[in-house]
Amino acid sequence: MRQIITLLALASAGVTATAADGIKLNQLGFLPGADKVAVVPAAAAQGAAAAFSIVRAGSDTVVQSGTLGPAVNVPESGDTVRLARFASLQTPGRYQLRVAGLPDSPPFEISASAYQAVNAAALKAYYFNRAGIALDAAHAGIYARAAGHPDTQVLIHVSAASPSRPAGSSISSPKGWYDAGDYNKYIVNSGISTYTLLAAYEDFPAYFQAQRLNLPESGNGVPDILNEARWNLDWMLTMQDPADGGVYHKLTNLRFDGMVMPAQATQPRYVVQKTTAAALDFAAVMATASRVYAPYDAALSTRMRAAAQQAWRWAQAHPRDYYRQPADVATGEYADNDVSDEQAWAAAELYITTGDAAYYQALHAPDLAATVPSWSDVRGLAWLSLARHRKALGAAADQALIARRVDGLAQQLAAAWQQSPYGITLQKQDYVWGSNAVVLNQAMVLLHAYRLNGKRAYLDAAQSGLDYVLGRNAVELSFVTGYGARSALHPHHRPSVADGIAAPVPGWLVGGPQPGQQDKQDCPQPYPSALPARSYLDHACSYASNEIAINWNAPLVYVSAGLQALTPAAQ
Ligand SMILES: [Ca+2]
Ligand SMILES: [Ca+2]
Repeated sequence: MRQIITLLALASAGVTATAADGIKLNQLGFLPGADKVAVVPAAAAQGAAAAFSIVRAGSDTVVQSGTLGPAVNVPESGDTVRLARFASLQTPGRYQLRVAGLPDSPPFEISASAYQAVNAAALKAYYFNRAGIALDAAHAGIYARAAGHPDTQVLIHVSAASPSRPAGSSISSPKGWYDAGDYNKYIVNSGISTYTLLAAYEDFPAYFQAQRLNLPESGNGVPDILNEARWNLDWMLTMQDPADGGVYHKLTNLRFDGMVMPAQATQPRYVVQKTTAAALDFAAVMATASRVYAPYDAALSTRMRAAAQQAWRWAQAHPRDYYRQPADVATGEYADNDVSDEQAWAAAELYITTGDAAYYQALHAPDLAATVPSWSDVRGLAWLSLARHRKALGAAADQALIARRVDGLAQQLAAAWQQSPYGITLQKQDYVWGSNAVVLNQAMVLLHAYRLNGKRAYLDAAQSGLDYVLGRNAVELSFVTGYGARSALHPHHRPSVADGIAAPVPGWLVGGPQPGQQDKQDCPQPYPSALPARSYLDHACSYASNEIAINWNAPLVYVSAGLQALTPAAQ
């Protein structure tokens, strides 16, 4: 009975949400030369020739008009929509899209710097999540706060004990980023997050060399994206046991902190269990960092390369040390019982950095699929790195295979994009925990393929991923805090909850819609809908749809910079 009532409540809430639907588009806007698409609810735009127009914002001055595409039903969001396409509008300005019978769209810009601010904010968000440092007003503005989690005396958990570091002894493991809405630090999730920032720099160096983030390190001669990544890399280096090269899986409390500021969270901290996944992710990131930082700090580069190789050797000797959450630990697990992808990724990065063909052999490239990256499936990262560095690879590398894998995955994504009623790459099964990062990782793959072969459809499909998270979605919301006319306001993020400031810490991508609703028993209000694309709750309770995380922001950084760097100028 209770279940039936719940389902009825959700169904009626879903109807209400559908009835209120308006025009959905990227609320920040577009680069002049970009593809431009909006989603229009079909019910309000009757007739095969239903028209739309673009007006100057706040006026009736029509600058362009067009005809909506066919009406298509969308099972995952329960609506019927038509697309408005206006790529030919390239004149910079501030506009709204108008369809008779509907409120005008939110205003949006066409601008040559459309994504520079959101890109900088998405990177600055990492600074706001730094552990072990006070954020001062000069760099953090109203989000200044006291330091938390110095992590200079971290206990060795019994699961991590070794002869030279017995249980209860302590190590110093400062700095790093808080992983997400909580205050713990996890090597596995740091792996893909830090790598993706370094990959953005490797692919778009000129863009990032020109960027200023107002960090404490700004002006030191190192690009700010690398200054920010360094904060986490310094921590990661401390997570390797110098005695054997193994890497601790995480640095954590035994239990999650309350919804308090970092300085008020003072539970004892532990490093927990060395794992194969942690060692391999660490090896991949340090191998990448070794080549990225070489021009700026040769000694650091050498140290990172040695650390990567040491972790690799440990992992080869411990191929199946999977994470098992100890009974007294209740924080995030990042457990993964398939480390074949981590092995391949580490091998690829070590091959690129060292040129040693033995690492390429360890990839087993002919058997390695290309998939959209996630923290637990990093095969795709191996292919993306090989593609990036293909011109410098030795004879061992199969150039044709590298191109085929990256292009093959992009073809699949572009096919889904072409079939999609919303014109996006997300499909019904992609509405998983962190779906907003799924769509952006899809866009990242597409940008790599576009760099490889210049197929315009890949660039346009990548654009749709950024459009989706910035407002072209069923809930008509920008999922990036502080950006867009209507954006997420209540992320599951301890500082945003506890800082006494109404606006959330800016620049964070929230997890996004997914129908699991694993947090509904912890939330004081129901989700507005059970439909996959609408199963999103903008409430701080909602860790399953509204948390923030370092691995989700990283592809936002990559894609927003990539579109700025790669989109051709207007015709
Ligand atoms: Ca894995
Ligand atoms: Ca707040």
